[in-house]
Amino acid sequence: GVIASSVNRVVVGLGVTGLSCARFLHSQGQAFSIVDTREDPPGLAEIEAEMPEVPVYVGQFPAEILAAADELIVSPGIAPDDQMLAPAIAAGARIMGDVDLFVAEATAPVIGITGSNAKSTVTELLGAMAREAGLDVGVGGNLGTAALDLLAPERKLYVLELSSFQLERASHLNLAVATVLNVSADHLDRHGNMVRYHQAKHRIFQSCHKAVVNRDDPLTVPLLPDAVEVVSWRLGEPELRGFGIRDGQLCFGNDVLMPVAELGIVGRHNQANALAALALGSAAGLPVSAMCAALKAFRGLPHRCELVAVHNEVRYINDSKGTNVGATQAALAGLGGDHDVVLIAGGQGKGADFKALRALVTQHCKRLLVLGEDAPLMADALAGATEIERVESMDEAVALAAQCAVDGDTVLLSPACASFDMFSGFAARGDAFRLAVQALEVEA
Ligand code: UMA
Ligand code: ADP
Repeated sequence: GVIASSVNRVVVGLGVTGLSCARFLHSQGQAFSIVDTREDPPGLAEIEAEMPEVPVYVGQFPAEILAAADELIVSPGIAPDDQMLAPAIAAGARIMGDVDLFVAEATAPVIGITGSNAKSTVTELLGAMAREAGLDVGVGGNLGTAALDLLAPERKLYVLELSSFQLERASHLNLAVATVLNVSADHLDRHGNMVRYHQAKHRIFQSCHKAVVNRDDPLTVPLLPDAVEVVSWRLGEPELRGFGIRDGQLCFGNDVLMPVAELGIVGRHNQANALAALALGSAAGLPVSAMCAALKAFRGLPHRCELVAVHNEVRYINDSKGTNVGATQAALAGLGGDHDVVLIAGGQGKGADFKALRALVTQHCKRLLVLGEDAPLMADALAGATEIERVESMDEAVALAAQCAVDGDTVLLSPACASFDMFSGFAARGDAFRLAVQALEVEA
């Protein structure tokens, strides 16, 4: 039951995060209320069933609810400058996120992973390494299971994927190990500019005990006190005390760990991901043998450069999770040959500059099929780089791609955009691609 409390606490935004916060506060016997601007937000039925006594305000709610609050626990989906928060901020309310609640409660070490790309892959890979080492590990965060839903007394380690949306309002997280994997433009519609996006990501390092840095990307290197141990990696020759690749082998300094060829995931960007996971695992004290076993067994996640079919000697690759320009660059560089890619791209560009794709599109693409809300922007930015055609649906895109691809070509869905203009998310978009490819096979 709810006990009286002097703090007026409000959970702002339901959904996966708000529900996890409500369940946590409720289990602690804390009093709170919930607001959401949506009429029927996800999670509402669960709240009504599990904690009917908790006040919930949906749709249009009185402004006093927030103005009178001392503490707001705000969903990552709500920007810090959202008008709805302004009266509470003006009145001096404390603003926090679910990750702040989580780190205050977790008793096992927490590893936090952010970056523009590869967060989910490295988070799952590190989780697999920890399981291989026999640890009870909680793996989640932005990648699906909310952090607070992972809490359990028997955990020995937590691995969290953290988004810039979560980090921009997090305070000192005191993480055992923190990393920014890479930084390239994303979410500029929310953060306004690259400096603010970079700053949001680097909040992950506040009071961290160890940091992992990517020596190939200076934007991943934090300014930290000398006492903080730094473990580094790079795609080339390793530093004396860092992870890297020499003569086709993953190495730590002079120590050879395992052949690149034995990795279960392919492509150059995935070699970087393997090195990042090794550096994180070693900072967390995982044994090398367990880490290498996991690297051999891990086959990658669906919707990330996933081979869905080979049809008429053409590879069909679903990279629906390629939701920004940097991801699509990695996919083209990793999978493309000489003008042998039919690229399907477009959606919501989030303010990105698609011109950054021009060099790789020119080098690798025989055709670009543009889809969705920002298709015209993309077509303009890349005009002349290759033959460009506008399509209206995923089915049309795949059918047309199949017509222009020949033996040895690759049809690649890597949109460089968010999917919400046409789909419920990247997974639904990837599923639509897969179904359209399967339909080709049936027709044949
Ligand atoms: N919203 C309102 N009114 C409200 C509250 C929310 O309109 O009062 C809208 C906002 O426009 C918001 C949207 O609802 O953008 C989504 O919020 P949500 O309730 O669906 O959020 P959650 O279900 O809590 O999901 C969040 C993360 N979503 C976002 O950061 C937008 C999920 O990441 C994450 O998996 C989940 O918490 C668990 O940690 C998704 C994501 O797209 C996958 N993340 C971005 C990314 O990866 O690029 C950062
Ligand atoms: P995130 O969780 O950060 O979105 P994912 O692991 O889901 O990252 O991968 C998203 C996309 O990023 C992939 O589909 C791929 O196109 C691209 N990608 C994967 N690894 C890298 C990397 N090391 N550098 C740049 N892009 C990458």
